[in-house]
Amino acid sequence: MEKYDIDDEFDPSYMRRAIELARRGTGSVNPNPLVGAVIVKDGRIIGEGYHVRYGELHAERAAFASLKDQADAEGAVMYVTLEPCCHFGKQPPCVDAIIEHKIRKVYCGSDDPNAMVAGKGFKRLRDAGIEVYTHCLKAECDAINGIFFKYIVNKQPYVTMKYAMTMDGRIATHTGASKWITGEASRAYVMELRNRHKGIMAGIGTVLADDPMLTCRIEKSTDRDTDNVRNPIRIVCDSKLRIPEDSQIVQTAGEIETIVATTAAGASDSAKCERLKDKGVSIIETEDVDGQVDLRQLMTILGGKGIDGILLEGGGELNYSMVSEGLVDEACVFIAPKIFGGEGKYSPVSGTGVDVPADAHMFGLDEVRRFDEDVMLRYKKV
Ligand code: AOF
Ligand code: ZN
Repeated sequence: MEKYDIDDEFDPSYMRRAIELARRGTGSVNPNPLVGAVIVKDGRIIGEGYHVRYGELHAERAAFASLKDQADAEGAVMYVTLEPCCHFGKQPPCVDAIIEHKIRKVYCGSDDPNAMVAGKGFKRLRDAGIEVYTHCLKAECDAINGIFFKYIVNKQPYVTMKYAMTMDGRIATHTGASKWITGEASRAYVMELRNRHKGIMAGIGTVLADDPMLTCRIEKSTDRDTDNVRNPIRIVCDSKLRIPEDSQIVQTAGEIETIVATTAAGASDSAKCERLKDKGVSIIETEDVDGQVDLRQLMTILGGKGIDGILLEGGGELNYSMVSEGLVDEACVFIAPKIFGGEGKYSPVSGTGVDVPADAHMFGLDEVRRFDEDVMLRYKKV
């Protein structure tokens, strides 16, 4: 067993199990965090649970509910991926359940930055005489809740920019053809990303060029509750309201939530606005910034609607605007082992660009992952 400073009883495999359970809530707990909990006694798991759906039981109470006999928890150890809550929200405080069940020790992964909790959960447990270890496998626990950590503090969506390119940095051939750049495994992971983010955003250029659906298509699998798979809310940035009424997105707006963000120039076509609304499209009008949607204002409005995370699927113009406004928190860059060549069009991030390397928008490399012959590089804002 790996050695930890925590104490000799700590077994990371139980925390990893709790993380695995937490992930099962992906797609249905937003804007709450993904949380998993495991109860261990005499060297074996006697109970486990996770936060399944927004508004429902928290992980700790789900773990207690799974016990054969509630009295079994007495003297047991709990592994939980996030600081247990101590406030009344949609659910009662988890610390009360932990204290009532006479848990002896709690190993915890992430701190909860929610001002209602933020250290007070740990204090309540310690005041009740429970031994508490914090920051156990913290990096692994933190990694699943980037969206929650940002949103709970400033109510702005966490934005992940995703694009797929060739070895020579192209997102299409010189004719504009782009299906497909990456392989199946990469594309399956993109569906996971779509499931993880409550919103998905694209520019009008992409809608006009590709007529995409921007839906989440995931096969049934054993490690997830399939009813957790849902489509993200589609958000199209369209300052002049050019979106075609016969586009797939507009045609399906009655079934899949769809927002078109525009400016006064777009909204002035009130007849088109009405027809789009009749088809189920919500229209958000923002200030006009150099003829474009005010992206900062848009993020605040979307955050106010409970959209805690957005997957940004460009194209190049919108990607650049988002990056240069400092609104991109993470980038998932897929690189396929092929070269398209051609003139310098079809770049994943275009716009004006910076003048000198020293002005570059900087990110930190967070993960390198292989999907068959493709690689994915995950970068986070520094
Ligand atoms: C936990 N375990 O499984 C979750 C926690 O409205 P509520 O009652 O669902 O509370 C939501 C808040 O509780 C959320 O913002 C976060 O701080 C915490 N979530 N806490 O101990 C859980 N989901
Ligand atoms: Zn709780």
